[in-house]
Amino acid sequence: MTRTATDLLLISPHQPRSAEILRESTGITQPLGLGYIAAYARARGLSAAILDNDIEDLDDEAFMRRVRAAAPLCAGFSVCTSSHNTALHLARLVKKVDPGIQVIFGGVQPSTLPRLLMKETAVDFAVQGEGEVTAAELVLALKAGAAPSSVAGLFYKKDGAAVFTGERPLIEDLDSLPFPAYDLMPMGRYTLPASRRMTSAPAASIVTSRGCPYGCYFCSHNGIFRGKVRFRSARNVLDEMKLLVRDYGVGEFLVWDDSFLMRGDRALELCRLIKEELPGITWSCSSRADHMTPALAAALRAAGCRLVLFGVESGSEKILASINKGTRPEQVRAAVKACRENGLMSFCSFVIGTPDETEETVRETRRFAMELNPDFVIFCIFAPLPGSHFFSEFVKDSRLDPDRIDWDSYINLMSSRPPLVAAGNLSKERLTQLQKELFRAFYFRPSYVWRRLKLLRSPQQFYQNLRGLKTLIKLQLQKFK
Ligand code: B12
Ligand code: SF4
Repeated sequence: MTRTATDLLLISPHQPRSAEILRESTGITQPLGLGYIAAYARARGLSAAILDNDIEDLDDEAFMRRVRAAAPLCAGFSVCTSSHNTALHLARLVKKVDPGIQVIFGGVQPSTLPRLLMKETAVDFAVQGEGEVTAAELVLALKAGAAPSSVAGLFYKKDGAAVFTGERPLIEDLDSLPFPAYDLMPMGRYTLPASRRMTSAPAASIVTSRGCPYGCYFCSHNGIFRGKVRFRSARNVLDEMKLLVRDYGVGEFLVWDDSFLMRGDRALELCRLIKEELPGITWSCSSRADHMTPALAAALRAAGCRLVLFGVESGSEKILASINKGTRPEQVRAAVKACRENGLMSFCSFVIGTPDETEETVRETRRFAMELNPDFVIFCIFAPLPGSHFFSEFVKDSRLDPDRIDWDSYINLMSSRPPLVAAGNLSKERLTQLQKELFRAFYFRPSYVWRRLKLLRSPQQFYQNLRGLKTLIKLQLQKFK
């Protein structure tokens, strides 16, 4: 095969079929990681393309036709735990098109379980952590016929064994990165999660910082960005927002940072800039509850932010300590109150089924969710994510064998698969039952329904609420295959 077209074809695998309902509720947002890698590769003189199969949902034949047409030197896949199987399937199809195409895996799964993926014949390289510089240097090396051993931050194969080239330092100055290559994405086709969508304007995702210094035992976050947090400057973030508004008509943003409010001074500065230079846009963000203050809530609302998501996890102090969350219920109360008093909606995310969970601690969570009474809640069932403290513990105790895990089970919210583990004192069946009860107890209260009805201002909001209701009903009726 003659390769003339693309140096690097970047592929976002589709979600497993067990996650069809999840797709409806989470929407499909821009694959920012791939966007950054493509933009950086181009800045280094390489050609790049993105195939978002989550959006395109191509069948095998159509997928292979697209790969054949792109004739890439390398195919790079973004792989998280739940897309492990679908990514491998697509990688095998790439090799069927041309065994000479070099397959590179990057993202959370290869970063945390590189040796497992390197056992696969369809995978040539597993990139660990932040991918921009490693991917570009690898493709440049392959183009030049140089050995991959000269490129830090990856695993490659030598005599059948996986060899690590050594840790790549984190990118210190995030402002030095080009903005994601939005021009390579089907921008008109992305949608935000139903519960985060507040307008009918075109919407975009954005990430303004990388890394988190906390160590919650269920979280796999530090598998990629390690514990060190780096922040983009407020001006750099505003410039990206302006580009999205100007070139793609974006009117609503979702800020995906782990805790956007971690550095209050930077958040205030961005709010000031948005108010002055981008009035009229709507956005939402996530934060740890202990980072929220009344002053920040007021600034966010004045700058068009309408909703803040908090990872609350549990209403039980005992569980919060056992998962190393580092926040206390009174901090959550204060954060939700600050939102309410400043006209911001709050969204609280809970997890049930962590190792010390009991019927009583779930009841505490239920009472706490009702007491907080935020605008939205979500109750997830715990799954030990590769890269998290709990995953390592489970593997150490032989409660999980990475060679035998059903990776599709990691999408446990509204999936047709049962929970992956019964970690605490509750069975998988009981956890599923409790999850349904919690959703029902919160959302089907007459006072809650009345509150939502009172807030209806437009047909768009009416349809959004209807979609939410449809998802809740589907969840209640969900049966495992
Ligand atoms: C946005 C997001 C989503 C979006 C997906 C958007 C999308 N199209 O990418 C939605 C809402 C759909 C989602 C869903 C889920 N998510 Co999510 N999500 C995130 C979030 C908040 C931001 C991702 C992001 O854009 N980061 C910024 C970019 C720059 O970083 P990045 O994507 O990691 O990419 C860098 C590197 O990973 C690497 N890289 C990535 N791809 C590639 C490819 C190549 C070839 C190379 C070389 C390198 C490379 O280089 C990139 C640039 O440095 C992260 C948390 C976080 N802060 O990252 C969680 C996170 C990725 N999600 C997580 C989870 C658990 C889920 C769900 C399973 C939740 C659930 N229970 O259902 C589902 C699974 C969805 C699925 N597709 O399978 C976990 C991942 C755990 C894991 N081990 O896989 C994370 C880390 C959250 C956490 N703290 O635990 N998610
Ligand atoms: S759950 Fe949030 S605060 Fe805790 S380690 Fe993960 S990203 Fe950080």
